[in-house]
Amino acid sequence: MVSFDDKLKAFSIELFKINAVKFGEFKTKVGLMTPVYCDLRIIVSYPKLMERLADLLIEYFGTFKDIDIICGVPYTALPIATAVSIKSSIPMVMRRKEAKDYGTKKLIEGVYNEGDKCLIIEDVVTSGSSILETVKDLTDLGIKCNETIVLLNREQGGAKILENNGIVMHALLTLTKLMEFLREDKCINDKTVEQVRDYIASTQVDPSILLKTPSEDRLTLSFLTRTNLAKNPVAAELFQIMATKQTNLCVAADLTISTDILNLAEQVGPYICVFKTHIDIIEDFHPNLLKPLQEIAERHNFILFEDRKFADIGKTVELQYSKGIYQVSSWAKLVTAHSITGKGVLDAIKESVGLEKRGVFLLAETSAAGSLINENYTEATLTLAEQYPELIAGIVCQSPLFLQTPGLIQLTPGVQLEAKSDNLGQQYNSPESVILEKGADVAVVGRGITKSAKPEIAAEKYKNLLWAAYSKRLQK
Ligand code: 5IU
Repeated sequence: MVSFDDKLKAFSIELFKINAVKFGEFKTKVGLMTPVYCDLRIIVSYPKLMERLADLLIEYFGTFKDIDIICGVPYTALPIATAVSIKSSIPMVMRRKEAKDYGTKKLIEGVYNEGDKCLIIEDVVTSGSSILETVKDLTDLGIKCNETIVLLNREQGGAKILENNGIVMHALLTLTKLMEFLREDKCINDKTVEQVRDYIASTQVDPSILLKTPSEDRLTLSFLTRTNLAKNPVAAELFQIMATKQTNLCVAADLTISTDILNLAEQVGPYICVFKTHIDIIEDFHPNLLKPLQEIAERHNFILFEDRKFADIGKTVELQYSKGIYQVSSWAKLVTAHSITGKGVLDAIKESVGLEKRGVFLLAETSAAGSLINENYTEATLTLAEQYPELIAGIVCQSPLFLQTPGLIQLTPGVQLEAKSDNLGQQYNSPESVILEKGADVAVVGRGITKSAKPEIAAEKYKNLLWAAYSKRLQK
């Protein structure tokens, strides 16, 4: 039986023979010299080779699970995706490149459902930017894109950039492997291999550049798009909830009687994405409260968030998080933590027993007048957060921080329409300014809702104002 590697080798040699990969001295589109040139568009003229490519791709991704649809990155990968679709019977969708110029034309053609898992097919990857453009249009429609399969990885940094954007790249060939095959078959010599290797090493794309472009700024991206960028699973779930329920309202359920908490959850449930508790202020607390609370959260599709602000040494945090009567780790998918004691707090939350999916909001700024937090502390908090990308769901703060990390969520408390402050140092912003000026993704409203005669009506009002501000922000 012919091994997969042998098939790949034979295919690589065919690519060389038809001049789809060339070695020598070539000028790129931007005028730089390159010792290797790939033009895979030419494969359309060799139907047998196209068929072999489709077979190789199918054999390679045969082990992937749950692919609902495939999509080729326009244009070169369109015919490749078509061949794969026909041979594998996996339906395909097609992305239009030019739709924006026509205004109302659909960006994605074909049949798909929200939540479908799409495998992206591409020919050659350098920086990965073409894949990201295609993924953006698909995710904006609720299609999930976490994997791409490509014919050739030029090994110039694209894999890292895609990974930073939540996409795993599988490649049939790397440039190194392709050259190895060609050298073995004497199509190219050692000197060429060396030259290309030096070229790859000296032309690495900086992984940060794609996040530095203005279009990747957190404030300009939709929550749905950011679902794919979140590294923490609860943050991803929260983005999804926000996008589907169209709400970025978190209610601060600072009530002291169990039944009041349950009633509030029921009343505001349809309008919120997060229900934030201070479980230790409940006078009649009994663990029996937790089950119905979780049931309401499930039914109304919101996330339970215990604002515990863990701050002790790691060992104590471990106990506070998972033991005692509150057993926070068993029901709160999200918790807050201070950065003051450093890594120990986060290691403790990460390692403790409890829900498998958990996320932490680190506190970088507060809404309290006279807070001792200064710029250095805020900066150091963000640096600490970077070290725990899978645990940190977001940051609690009062200004637009971490603009280039769109996978994190900014949660901002201190929001009310009626008052500017309370008598204990709380300072309030309006829903509009907290989203448009302060950079909040999720706004926390406590007494603005809980003290209202009809919390459900107040919640709906805040929800609408916050969502309108977010929509306005996207159009800027
Ligand atoms: N909270 C703040 N400010 C902060 C932090 C947390 O208000 O800087 I960190 C909490 C406290 C309370 C809720 O649970 O958010 C705000 O409630 P009111 O909207 O009732 O002020």
